[in-house]
Amino acid sequence: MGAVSNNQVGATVEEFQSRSTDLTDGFHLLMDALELNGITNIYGLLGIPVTEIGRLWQARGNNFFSFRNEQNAGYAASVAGFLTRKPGICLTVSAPGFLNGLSALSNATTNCFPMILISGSSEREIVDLQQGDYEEMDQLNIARPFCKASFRVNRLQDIGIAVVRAVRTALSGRPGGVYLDIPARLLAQTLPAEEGKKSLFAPVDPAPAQLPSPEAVARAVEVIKGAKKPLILLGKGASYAQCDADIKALIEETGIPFTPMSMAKGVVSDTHPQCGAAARSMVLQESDVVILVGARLNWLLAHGKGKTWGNTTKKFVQIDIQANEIDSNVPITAPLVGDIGSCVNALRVALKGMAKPAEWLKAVSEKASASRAKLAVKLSTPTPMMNYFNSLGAIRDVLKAHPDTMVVNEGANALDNARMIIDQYLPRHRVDTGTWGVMGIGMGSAVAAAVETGKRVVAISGDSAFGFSGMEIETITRYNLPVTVIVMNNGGVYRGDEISPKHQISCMQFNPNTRHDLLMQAVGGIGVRVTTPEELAKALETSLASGKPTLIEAIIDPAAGVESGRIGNLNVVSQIGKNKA
Ligand code: ADP
Ligand code: TZD
Ligand code: MG
Repeated sequence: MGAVSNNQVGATVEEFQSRSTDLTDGFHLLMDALELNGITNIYGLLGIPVTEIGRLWQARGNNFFSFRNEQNAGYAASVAGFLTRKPGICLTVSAPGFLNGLSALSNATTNCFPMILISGSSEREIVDLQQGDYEEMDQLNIARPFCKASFRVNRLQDIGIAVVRAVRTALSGRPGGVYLDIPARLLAQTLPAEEGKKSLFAPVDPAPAQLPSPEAVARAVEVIKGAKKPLILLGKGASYAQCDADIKALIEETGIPFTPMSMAKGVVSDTHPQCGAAARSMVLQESDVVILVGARLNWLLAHGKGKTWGNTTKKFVQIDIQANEIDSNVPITAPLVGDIGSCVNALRVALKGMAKPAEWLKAVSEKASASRAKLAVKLSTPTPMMNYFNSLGAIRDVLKAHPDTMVVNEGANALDNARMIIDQYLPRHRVDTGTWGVMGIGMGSAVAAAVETGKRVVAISGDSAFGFSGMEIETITRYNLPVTVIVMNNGGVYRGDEISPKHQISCMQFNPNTRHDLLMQAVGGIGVRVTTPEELAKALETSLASGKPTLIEAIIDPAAGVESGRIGNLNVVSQIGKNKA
């Protein structure tokens, strides 16, 4: 017998090779389908059964970013989705890899970011009878409550339609996460290449415009025109929608002050004369009509009720693509259900020539200027050890000269103060802990921000927050990404000076001598330790100029932070007595 192929008993190698050029398999069909949908970057972590996808994907000239933990790859994918309006792709192995990726998929769905988690899975007949396969898990069903849809492909001919269905589901309406389950066996199956090719297609208009009804527009216009103290509140839906010029035009044409939620900072610059962010309490409390643009009235907005809102009844106009978001917390006087671009433009047309609320805007800008002046004093006041104000003030001043820097931000005090202090000048230049306030988004987000935009990234993380994804500094150096990580090291969660009653190591403390800068050096990056605002500014300047992966360890006074940052009101404390066991 001549040379025999392993797969094709009886066929010669030559016969097999000629035949195989006419064949395709699950690996190739999946990659073809992703490419057809405009995907070039995959974030993931490889192993059985998906390893080959990474190699083949790179061989095609596409990018595969290998992470050290799937959760971080998942966060990267979700941020890629937020920044690009294309679903970010995260690829993982079965059960444990899938579960690590699932927390990021769930976070993507919560934040309305389009993402697709693709995981290899074990053999159905073994999984379904719970006979103990390698990494056995019923991933399809487990994923279901954590995302918009959970799909499995069982036949090669369905790969094309499955990918299109995943893309359309992730992007259309309110964006979110989709799980795509790929059984290992499917990947190696073959099909005539021609038949495979015919099964693939690209979706037409996967995120269609959704126009508000004329009645809804007329209702909203009446409410807005009747307002004495209107406010435009921008949420991260407004960032995602990529209609920045229209939003800016609406704000300027109507003369209404605006305030952004954290990831909407920069949709219109924080330094715009109509920005009321520095007068946030005032504008929320005193406004009589609030126009919500892609912002939910969830915990971040005190559910639209209570003293945050001045305990008064206000009228809300709400622009959202998700119809049942309306009335979720308080009655909405004028719902505008549609995509933000279409709704904002409809309002612009209908509000043309509207009388501007000049007096109200003047009051808001006076209050905002006063607050900014007050803050400026704190930012420039030296202290024996750096606190959150003078350290972040130094960062703010450097970034002012580099307005197109992408900012990633996590932590408690490190988050809340940075959000308040650091101005954003451009849309979609800030990524943070989002709707859940989740720690650990830092390094994955930094990788995606660098990869997807090609810009410099500064990731400001509390020392606790950094620890969740810290090993990805190796990923950052491996791909030589222009990322500067600033670890705000106060030696603990919220504070580093807590004393435990029984002289144990406090449950809120970390080793204050940890040298994150040396960790960065160990993985081939630049690591610098700074103790003053001047040193911090200089180190940041140098790293931005070099574009090299850098970690700046900023030593912060362990006593500078406050419990739970600025959301201490949400904390629950024992009524029995502090530290009484
Ligand atoms: P923030 O946390 O900044 O307040 P949220 O995540 O709570 O923002 O709200 C974002 C809202 O934006 C969601 O309710 C989502 O449905 C909506 N949204 C996202 N994209 C669009 C879009 N293109 N058009 C209209 N609404 C959108
Ligand atoms: N785990 C996850 C995934 N997300 C969380 N938000 C938390 C735990 C709880 N948590 C916060 O809400 S903030 C925080 C934790 C652990 C860390 C705060 O410490 P830090 O920042 O060092 O990052 P500061 O500057 O010391 O406040
Ligand atoms: Mg800390």
